[in-house]
Amino acid sequence: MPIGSKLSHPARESDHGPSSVIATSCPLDCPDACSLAVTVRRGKVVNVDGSARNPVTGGFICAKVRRFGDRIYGPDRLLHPAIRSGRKGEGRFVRATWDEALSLVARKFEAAKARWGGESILPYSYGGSNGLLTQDNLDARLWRRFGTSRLARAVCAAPTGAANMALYGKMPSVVYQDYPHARLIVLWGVNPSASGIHLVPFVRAAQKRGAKLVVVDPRSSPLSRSADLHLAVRPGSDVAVALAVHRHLFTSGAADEAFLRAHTTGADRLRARAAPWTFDRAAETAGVEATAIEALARLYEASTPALVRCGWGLERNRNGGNAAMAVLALPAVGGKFGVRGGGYSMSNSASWSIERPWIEASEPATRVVNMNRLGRALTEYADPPVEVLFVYNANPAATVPDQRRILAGLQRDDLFTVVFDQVMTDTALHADVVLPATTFLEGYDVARAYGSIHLDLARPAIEPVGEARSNADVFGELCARLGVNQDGETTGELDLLVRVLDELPGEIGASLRDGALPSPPFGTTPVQFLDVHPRTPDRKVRLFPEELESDAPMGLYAFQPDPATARHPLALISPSSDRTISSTLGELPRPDVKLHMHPADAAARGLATGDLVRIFNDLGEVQCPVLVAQGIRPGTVSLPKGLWRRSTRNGYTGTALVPDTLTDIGGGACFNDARVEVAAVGP
Ligand SMILES: Nc1nc2c(c(=O)[nH]1)N[C@H]1C(S)=C(S)[C@@H](COP(=O)(O)OP(=O)(O)OC[C@H]3O[C@@H](n4cnc5c(=O)[nH]c(N)nc54)[C@H](O)[C@@H]3O)O[C@H]1N2
Ligand SMILES: Nc1nc2c(c(=O)[nH]1)N[C@H]1C(S)=C(S)[C@@H](COP(=O)(O)OP(=O)(O)OC[C@H]3O[C@@H](n4cnc5c(=O)[nH]c(N)nc54)[C@H](O)[C@@H]3O)O[C@H]1N2
Ligand code: SF4
Ligand SMILES: [Mo]
Repeated sequence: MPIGSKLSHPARESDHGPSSVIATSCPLDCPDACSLAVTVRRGKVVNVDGSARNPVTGGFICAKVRRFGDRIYGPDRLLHPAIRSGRKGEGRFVRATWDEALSLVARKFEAAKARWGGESILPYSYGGSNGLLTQDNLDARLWRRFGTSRLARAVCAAPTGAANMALYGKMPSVVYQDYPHARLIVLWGVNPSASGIHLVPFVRAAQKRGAKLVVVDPRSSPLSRSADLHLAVRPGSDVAVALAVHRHLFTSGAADEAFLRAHTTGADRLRARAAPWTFDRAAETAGVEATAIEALARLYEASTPALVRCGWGLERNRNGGNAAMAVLALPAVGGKFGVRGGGYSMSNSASWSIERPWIEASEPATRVVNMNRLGRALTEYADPPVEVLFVYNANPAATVPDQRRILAGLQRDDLFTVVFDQVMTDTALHADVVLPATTFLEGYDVARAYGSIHLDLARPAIEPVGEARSNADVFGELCARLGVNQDGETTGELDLLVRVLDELPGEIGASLRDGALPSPPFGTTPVQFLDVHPRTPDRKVRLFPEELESDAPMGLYAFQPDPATARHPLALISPSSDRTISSTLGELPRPDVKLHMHPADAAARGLATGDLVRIFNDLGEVQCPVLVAQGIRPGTVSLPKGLWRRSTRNGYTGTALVPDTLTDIGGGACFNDARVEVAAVGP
């Protein structure tokens, strides 16, 4: 048993030495950014729990972070720098000092730049910690000044972000606290019971006050089971359903023509795109009853305040950008703004308008690599090839489309890979140099919620474990070693913290210093079109943002047909689970991971719960047991997102079956466009 699992149950410990409770916050890639109470005894974390300091947290947190101690002290934790001694992927390393490791990294950077140019270096990062210190800070300084390739960070939120930007300029959106004011809540492609648990009590409170609930999701969930209407749509068909609702609003006279005239542009073009989408046609496309779509349209028309929560589940397919646009356009056409609890709810990560003055605005015009094409970048790019890969805040061997191609790239003998992480991830196993990172309980950060609108300071509860160092320290030192610092520039974590607190706009830094939760100028619970307005150039909702048309292969609000084939008829989706955050914490032991399949699909294949199956297509194969149960629509199967290679029987995970095609808008990942067949693994 890892020591951590004992430590997380302090009541069972015989030693009740003096302990202290540290107030901090959670900067992981989760919308909730909880306030935490961390109990430390003899310098070790013995308990992680929620605090009531932040009312949205309300004193409870997820089971994942409650067992974070298992990760900090677990057997997979990286404790010191190391240099590869075995084959790539084998996991044999020899211990090195920080000086040895960083001088090797710096030498490889210089050599790659001298031979191929800075673009032969690819920095790769995403969601590890989303705080203002751990991402887009000294790391960005290094990449920009050294002139490396640039990374299009599009694995998540690219289509929804592009849609929200184009229509509304990312206007701040309805926060959790205002859900109880809604009379109708539509949860569209989002599963808060796993992916943002602090929303659930607010939805329940609304239901208690009589609000109707609609869920649009191919699977059921605790919330869909209590919903008034559940549309278990075929993955990737949301644009058709949303356009059918628009068509109804326009043709029934329920569209708010006065609002459309005063506050929007492009309504006529949207109306024309919606015109072909009768309830019957949308129903056939989405594989649901026409009466169910009509019921949604009528409920939406009749309810005020009506709130649409647009999630990320609907964006991860070829139609994701258009789906997000069609869903986000609903409150404009329906006239649902201007009341508390009405409007839309999407990511609030941009709501603070933090310009990050601590990184230079100018970026060199170097090559842009879309992170969803990492496998191709490593195996196909030539001019120049990727010679050095520097991975931090990410685990692409587990989380990015086309796993087999990525692993092939990581195996390249002539690729120099650095992985800077907290644990020995599937990606780190392929590194030439492994650098140990602190967790958020070992350093400072500024956590930013994207469900509600709050910022909070994360502060160390314990000393760094082993020789782990923070992103700020390591990127600061690399900046110095590679000679890109200017005189007197900040390099270490504390200097950087002070600078960030000083340079955050208004009173934000002062509040954070005082341990308070700062508030943006428009307050923490803004009403759309009263307290906040579209941040588009003319402050109007742009219902037909022409500039996206060149990006969208079939045009705006277009529907591209399902990629299923006779050989690979089943849609494989891979949503958030309650065990991991993306692949973070995926190293911990977990019960057998199963493929969820509807009984009708199982019967057609002669499968029963517990059977070991192969899930396959032309890209790869995953082997694991099957769970045959209701709760997913026929024709769709589901694996958890963020599995590690150790969680399946053959060392491949859901991403091995995901094509590296890109979404219609935003260059996003098409995780849920994987189409597969499933069969029993012979006796
Ligand atoms: N516990 C936990 N929490 C997390 C995360 C995690 O991994 N674990 N990840 C965090 C991150 S990085 C993100 S981006 C968010 C994501 O959080 P969510 O927005 O909830 O996104 P997903 O979990 O991808 O999928 C949500 C739901 O969409 C459904 N779905 C799949 N395809 C479609 C479709 O085509 N249309 C519709 N209507 N529904 C579809 C899935 O069945 C799933 O129930 O959660 C964050 N929070
Ligand atoms: N099959 C499938 N896969 C998916 C998705 C899906 O829907 N289906 N969705 C995707 C989504 S929504 C997202 S956001 C991506 C996320 O994918 P990734 O960005 O790869 O996120 P994680 O898997 O959480 O990996 C983050 C890593 O950063 C490390 N880390 C955390 N904090 C720090 C730090 O301060 N410093 C350093 N150096 N490292 C740190 C963690 O230990 C962890 O290993 O995954 C995507 N993968
Ligand atoms: S992962 Fe989300 S729910 Fe869990 S503690 Fe962090 S912010 Fe809260
Ligand atoms: Mo994400």
